[in-house]
Amino acid sequence: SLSIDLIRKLADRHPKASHLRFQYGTAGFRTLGSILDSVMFRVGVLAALRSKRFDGKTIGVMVTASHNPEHDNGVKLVDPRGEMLEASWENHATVLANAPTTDAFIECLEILVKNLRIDLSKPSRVVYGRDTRPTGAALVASLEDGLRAIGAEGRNAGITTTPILHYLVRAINTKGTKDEYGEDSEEGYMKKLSTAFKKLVAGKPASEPLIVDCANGVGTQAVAEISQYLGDTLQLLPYNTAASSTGALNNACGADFVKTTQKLPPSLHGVLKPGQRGCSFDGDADRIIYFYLDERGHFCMLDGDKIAALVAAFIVELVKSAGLENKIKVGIVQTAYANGGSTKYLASRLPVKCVATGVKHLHHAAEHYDVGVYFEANGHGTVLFSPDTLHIFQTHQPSTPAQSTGLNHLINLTQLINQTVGDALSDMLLVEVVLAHKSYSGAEWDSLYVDLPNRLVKVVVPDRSIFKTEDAERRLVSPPGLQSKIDDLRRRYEAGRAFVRPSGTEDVVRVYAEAQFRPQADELAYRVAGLVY
Ligand code: NG1
Ligand code: ZN
Repeated sequence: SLSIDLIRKLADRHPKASHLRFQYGTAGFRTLGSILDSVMFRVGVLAALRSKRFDGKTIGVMVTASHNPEHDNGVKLVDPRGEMLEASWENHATVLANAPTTDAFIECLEILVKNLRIDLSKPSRVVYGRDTRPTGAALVASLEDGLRAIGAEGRNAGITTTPILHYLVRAINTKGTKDEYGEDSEEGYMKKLSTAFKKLVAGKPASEPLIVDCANGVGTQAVAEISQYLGDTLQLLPYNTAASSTGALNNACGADFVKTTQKLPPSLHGVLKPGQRGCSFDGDADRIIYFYLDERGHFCMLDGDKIAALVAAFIVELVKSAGLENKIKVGIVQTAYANGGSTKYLASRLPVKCVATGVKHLHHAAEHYDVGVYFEANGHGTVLFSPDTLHIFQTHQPSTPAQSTGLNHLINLTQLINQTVGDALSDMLLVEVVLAHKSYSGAEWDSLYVDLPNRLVKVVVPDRSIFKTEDAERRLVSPPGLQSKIDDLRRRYEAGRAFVRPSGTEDVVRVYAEAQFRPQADELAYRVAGLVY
């Protein structure tokens, strides 16, 4: 049974402030780092119980607020296969986090244990890590108290990237099985990715050095480590590496800055030369955006949609060259924020599905394809290979040397790609493989299709809960009448598209608009925002 005295003693050290209300949202719990102490303790307890629920399989906990400002922090749970927490437990997390007192918390726990039929005699194992935020260390200590309260075995993965933590969870839980994912250490991760990368680029001329904007975050250390393993197969030039300087994290740099401002980080002015490629990670290294300067020195961005197009086309070619085009179908998953140019390009070649914002929606939809390529426009994404597809790769007998080469490349891609979650490091290597194979420059990659000019604006409203959507968040059903006004506006613009949805991570409503020409996209966005306001 639960050791109530121990739980009470430890819970009393992490009391919930009465005026706060927490919500496990699309990005877990996320708010000011200074107010998360009680949440961390309770998440520790919940993670420990979830592990028992899975017969002692390891559950992951990642302490990060990703691309948010440095003073924010957050926490997410990772399920045994390295995936995001199952939706029903998001509610349990929210309920536990909001219990007003220690007694109420213990009562909630007892109800949970009973309703979910958790066998408390089972072992409990949790692996946890954090990004470089200054509030991280204290929050991890609170989390550890939560694990102690349930008697869970904790493994501290230290300061690491979100995708490495996901990798570790999957690697630990598949150790010694036929689905072994890799060695369960950061070193194992680096070895797995770099080995696959080297095989994939063997014989190709080395590409130009790549500038990597590390967002002054945890990507800094991951980039330094992978460089050791890559040797001279790919030269990385890291920038924005001040991971321990106060105030630097995500500040005027990183993937979110580049995507939302559609600008080069000021720190790279004069560094990035015309024709050269660069990329930006976000604060926890699960998102990546590429860019280059054209010959006139203009900044050009290659976002998640461009990555999806590049990667999907490459995989389709390999499947064909391996002689598997009748057995394996590649599909794409996007959200409403995908550029209309990308959707048009992709949908004329492959099945494309649009789902609601949030990685878990994309991930689950991608699981329905043999090979599912999913990317959010903001640079979070990966590629999933179904179990049947992996089996075909293992058993297919190629009948020509070309088929054999194609098949080997596909197998190496399954090793290079972090299939648990979007991963800036793995996605970067994937992009570099494709560019090396196609001998593409940034401009050639960019010319696959033309992005429609677009604008994303935030609108602060008194109550964002009145905004309800349908059709993968592309249309409003409430407030009544608003959607038809948006439609009336949108029709007046060439290639006009606009939609409104409440943010799942901030207290704002987001307005997105695109049109054939820049001034029209901006005008449409501001006029729709005017309707919402
Ligand atoms: P919200 O705040 O619900 O729009 C944002 C991003 C998502 C996703 C989540 C989780 C945009 C427009 N939205 O969601 O794509 O990444 O954060 O971090 O970029
Ligand atoms: Zn992130």
